[in-house]
Amino acid sequence: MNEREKILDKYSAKVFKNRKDHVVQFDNAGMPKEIAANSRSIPGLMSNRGCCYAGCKGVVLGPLRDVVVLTHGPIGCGFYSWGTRRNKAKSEDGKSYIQYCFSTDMQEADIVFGGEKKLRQAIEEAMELFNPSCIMICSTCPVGLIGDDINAVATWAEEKFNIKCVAYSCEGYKGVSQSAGHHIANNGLMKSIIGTGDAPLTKKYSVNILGEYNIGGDGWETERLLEKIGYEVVSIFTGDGSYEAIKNAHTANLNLVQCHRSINYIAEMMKTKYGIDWFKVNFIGIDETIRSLREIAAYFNDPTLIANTEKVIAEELEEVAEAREYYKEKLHGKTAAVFVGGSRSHHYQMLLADFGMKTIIAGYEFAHRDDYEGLEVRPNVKVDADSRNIEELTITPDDKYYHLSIDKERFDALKLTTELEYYKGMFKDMGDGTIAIDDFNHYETEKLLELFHPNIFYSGIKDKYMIQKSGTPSRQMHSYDYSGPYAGFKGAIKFASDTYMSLFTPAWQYITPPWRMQPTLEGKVGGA
Ligand code: CFN
Ligand code: HCA
Repeated sequence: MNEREKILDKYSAKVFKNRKDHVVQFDNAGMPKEIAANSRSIPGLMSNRGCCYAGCKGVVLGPLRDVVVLTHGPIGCGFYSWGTRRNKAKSEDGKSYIQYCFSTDMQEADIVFGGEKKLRQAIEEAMELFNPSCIMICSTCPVGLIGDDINAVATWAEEKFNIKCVAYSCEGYKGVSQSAGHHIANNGLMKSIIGTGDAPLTKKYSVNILGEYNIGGDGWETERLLEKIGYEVVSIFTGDGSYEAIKNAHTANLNLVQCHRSINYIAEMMKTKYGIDWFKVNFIGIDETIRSLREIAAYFNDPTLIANTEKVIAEELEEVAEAREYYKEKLHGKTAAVFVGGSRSHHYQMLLADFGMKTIIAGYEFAHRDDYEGLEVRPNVKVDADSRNIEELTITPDDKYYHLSIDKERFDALKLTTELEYYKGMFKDMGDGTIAIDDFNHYETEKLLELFHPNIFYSGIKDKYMIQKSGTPSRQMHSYDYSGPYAGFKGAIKFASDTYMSLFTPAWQYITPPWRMQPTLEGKVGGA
């Protein structure tokens, strides 16, 4: 039995039938072609997933600093999605509400008799206290069940206060994970906010950063690098982002997509509506940051910009050179497990590789198949934008740029030359013997620890302490354990230093992991 089979072995026939397609192991025969993803979790399996509301309000809308993001529902959802997030924001212009958690705090009577009155009251209160230019209403499960008309309340608020008020029906039960919420948030921003501003650009080359939520200050570090090179960052979606900036997002020359899961919808919609090109970048990892910066410069193809990019890369590399070598020596050869919600589980593999660490197990909570299997065609030529069928793709060398996520089979069928190939999904970077799991659960986490003994397990708050109690250091990749930034050159060093501390803290001398005391080999005696 290989490790995959050992993990699945304990499941009942029914659960086995479902889970077997979510667990893949890589062997010499090459990359597995498929994994089941983005489907409903089995009740009772203690999945690490969150809900639609968490994806919409908690992740995408919550970080907007000058917006009162109002949760319509009982207090728990509003508090959880605010108190546990680590998206940082400045408050220089006095319009930052990030430090407040806004909720209608629905009670039983509101559920029975309807909560619209309370929602209107909450908006009136928010206007009186903060006078924001924009309010976003996010629904939790009971609101959808009792049928409060949040859109009607939003229209009332716009008329009464002459503000922008957008309602999001992102009840937690919608879809199968946070992913549905990302989509709902993206649609609302696209429909009601993007394109409503007319601020002029100030620099020749301008970009939006999509899918950068400024966890631990990552967005600030990325913005610093781009501005140092000479770009104008028109808006960031949505870390330390603002309604005022996002209104003008349609004026930017190019969209850079950092989170490859939560926001590519907006990039695609902006391409269709405003003709703005986009591509995926990754500012997590030194080599990846360099690659991303070079690609952006190559897109604009201006010799001055290209020279500035190389100058900034050289300067930043020089600053981190000594620390980079130091941590590489300490961390080289260590093995890691990386389990986060979406794109980070792949992004951090590249950062680990910068320091000679190897990812032996990885997975996502709610990614889609292309996040695992995706191979991206990024020719410097254009593929017919309307065609999603690879057989019908037409590559027209006069057009500037296009990209498309496709699976391996169709990619091979295209027979592209190497310069045109661009791989982006997680599978591409997984080595022989390693394992990938979709929508991992508590039991599988325990089993992975027992079978693989990774040196460190990067994950989230739900499993961190269980993992540590079992003798394996764990760091939270959602909140960075209140550290960061981890993006860019300096961020990579911060990450390496935090990893080094976790691995080498003397605290580990005081704990004996279970496998040192219990036999881990199981077998049957005789023919019984
Ligand atoms: S900040 Fe992002 S990077 S947005 Fe997404 S897919 Fe979550 S909240 Mo947690 S840390 Fe995580 Fe990604 Fe994109 Fe964060 S890996 S699970 S919904 N995520
Ligand atoms: C969410 C938010 C979360 C949870 C983090 C965790 C985040 O999906 O609800 O489980 O540690 O990053 O805050 O992903």
